[in-house]
Amino acid sequence: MNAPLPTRQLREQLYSDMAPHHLTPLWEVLHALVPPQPKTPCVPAFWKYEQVRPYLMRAGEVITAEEAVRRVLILENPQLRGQSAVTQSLYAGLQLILPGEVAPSHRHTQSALRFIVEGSGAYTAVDGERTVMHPGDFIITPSWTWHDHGHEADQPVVWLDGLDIPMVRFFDAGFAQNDTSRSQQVTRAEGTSFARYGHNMAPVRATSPYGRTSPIFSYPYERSREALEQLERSAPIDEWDGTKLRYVNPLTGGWPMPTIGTFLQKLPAGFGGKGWRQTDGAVYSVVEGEGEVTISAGEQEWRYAFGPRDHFVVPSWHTARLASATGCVLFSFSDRPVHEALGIHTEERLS
Ligand code: GTQ
Repeated sequence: MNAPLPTRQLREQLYSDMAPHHLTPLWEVLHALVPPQPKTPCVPAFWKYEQVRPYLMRAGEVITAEEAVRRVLILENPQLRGQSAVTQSLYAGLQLILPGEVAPSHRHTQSALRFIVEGSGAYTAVDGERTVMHPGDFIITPSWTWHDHGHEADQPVVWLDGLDIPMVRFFDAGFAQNDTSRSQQVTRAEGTSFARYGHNMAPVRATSPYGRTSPIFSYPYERSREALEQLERSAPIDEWDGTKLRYVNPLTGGWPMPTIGTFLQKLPAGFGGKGWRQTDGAVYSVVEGEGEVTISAGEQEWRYAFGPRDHFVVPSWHTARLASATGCVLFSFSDRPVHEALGIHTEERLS
């Protein structure tokens, strides 16, 4: 014989009696805890560069890079306001440095990528080497390496910062330190890391100088674009992605950063891509050309017409489609390396 089912009242009594002991019933939340499919609080969002830029330049008038330490406007997901997050796991921001400025040296366990959006001639220094920025370059600041940014040319320089800040916060694993000097000492000639690691060769007794992070400091746009250009002419175009490559750590063949995967893709003129969805939410930076992204989830649909320097986010398990009349080049980053490390990356390509 089964015992009679507890009534709602008996259950509520149980819940409130045990609450002071920090106990709560699973069965009331199980469905939400283990959803049938990913259910992100994030929404798609779009930042048109011509709308963002005036605010960045105003930031340049009201605070120096030195005073701000990093003069950045954070791209916040509209549903995660106040959390400095563009997705649940990733941070994105647009950083401005003006001629003559220095963003002082510090280090932190959070890993950073820089994707140059506007202007040339600023530099970032990591571990004694400087690299000068050009639009479209993808630059890495490995975890716990000293880094400062400076600018000795004559135009404002803006780049996209992508960091794993929310992920490191989730794991409560963040450490940070300020350097004793504003700018670190240069101890290696510019281009040293690229000469060592950027030509499908490596030092004979290469150890990985930054652990699981790529030893390539800057992946120049010129080289990445050239690869896409040639492939677009000579190889089949993927119906979902156009021509898309991922950046690699040359010592492992794996992702360039342990927490962030980065990609560059080229859509040919007249491209009308098929839809896909995947568990890793991604941030896009438009490099060249115009196009359109359509994002949908359930009944909702978002459609953004993009041009150079615009940014948008495609959250986890939202269906996205790309199209371009003119052809375009897109950079993107996501937390895919972590999904893969955990064995939970899922992708669906719709026909
Ligand atoms: O350049 O070191 O956008 O530490 C956020 C935190 C940039 C940086 C950001 C940072 C940096």
